[in-house]
Amino acid sequence: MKKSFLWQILAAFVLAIIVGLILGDRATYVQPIGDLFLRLIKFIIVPLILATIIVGVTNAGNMKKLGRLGSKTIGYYLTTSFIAIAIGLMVAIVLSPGTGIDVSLDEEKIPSGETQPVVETLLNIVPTNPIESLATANVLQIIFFAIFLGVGITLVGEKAAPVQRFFEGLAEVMYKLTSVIMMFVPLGIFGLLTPIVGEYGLDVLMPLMKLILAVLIACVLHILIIYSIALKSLGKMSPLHFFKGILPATTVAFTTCSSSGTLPVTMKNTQENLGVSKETSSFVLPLGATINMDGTAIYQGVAVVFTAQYFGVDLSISQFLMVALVATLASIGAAGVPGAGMVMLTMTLTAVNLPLDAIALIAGIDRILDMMRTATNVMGDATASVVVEQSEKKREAVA
Ligand code: DAS
Repeated sequence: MKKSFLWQILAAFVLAIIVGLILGDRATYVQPIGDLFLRLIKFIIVPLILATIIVGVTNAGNMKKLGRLGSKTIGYYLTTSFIAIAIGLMVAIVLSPGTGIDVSLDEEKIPSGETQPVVETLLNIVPTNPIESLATANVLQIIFFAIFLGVGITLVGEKAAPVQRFFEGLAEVMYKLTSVIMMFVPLGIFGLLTPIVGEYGLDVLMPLMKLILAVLIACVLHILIIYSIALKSLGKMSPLHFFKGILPATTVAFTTCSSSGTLPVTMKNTQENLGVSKETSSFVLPLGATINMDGTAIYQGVAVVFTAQYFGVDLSISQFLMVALVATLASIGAAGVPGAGMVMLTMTLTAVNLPLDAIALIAGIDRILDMMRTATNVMGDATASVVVEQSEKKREAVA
């Protein structure tokens, strides 16, 4: 990746902070630049996911390899999510973000978003009308549809070759469009970050600074320890090389708070900077953008401890274990869109009988927490693609 691009990203961050602090509330004037960038990356998500997963599945060539790719990917995701929650819980217990804060509850800020029961969430993955799934950008249903379409093409064989070639062409077109849109990343970062800096002055952030620090420290620990270990031992890659190569996607995730929205950039970075094949990245990354959210899992753990401390509730070991299980499901069920983790928090708090009112406290700064957890989510997905790629390469070398 060109050094100049990295400098452009850094300049966008610095400029956003300066202009945001100067303009304050008026910083919303640059919001349209951010919204335009967001729309640009969102408009390619649906065709990109559909085409790349179908190509990824058909390139796998056989069901056995597809099954192996799937089990490695999901096994890795569940393991890192569980570790992430444990780190979130431990950091929150040490930092005690919920004690000694003088923030009153703001009732109307409690999100009304109902979380679906887990069974319903899993059933909803199966689309009843794939065209509707595409039209409504229901990413999980599109993934399901694309995998089955890819399986169908593989099973039909030669007669379906024109269909496969169509999606291979569509995937290449979407990769090219992603390259074009990537040129606007620095402008997009500036347009998205400036209004956030203008809106969140210290008077909003200070009372809950311990909560922000707890999520930040837990995410950084998870990234520096768990991802570095996975990259070095399983991915055979220098963590430094990884963090540099995935920086554009990390910054887009941080400013957009959307794993799905960042997907085109994540795919481009892993393929061009980290040597992950299109076959692996087009399977592992779209799946990860919707079901693998280590940052969201961390956030669930920290927020539960924060809530228990704020209301003076002592959690038992079995409640901690329940949080770990439910938060894993919450991170799987959360969509890769802004604020999804906070909606899923209602499920996690309910599981341990903690009052949902605490969400009203968190809602005011959730965007700041979402930036950190989404950046962690995307880095987790990219780490998985490197680990799975290396595992497949090793297998082919032995075979
Ligand atoms: N913003 C979500 C994402 O895109 C994560 C979250 O809300 O927890 O990954």
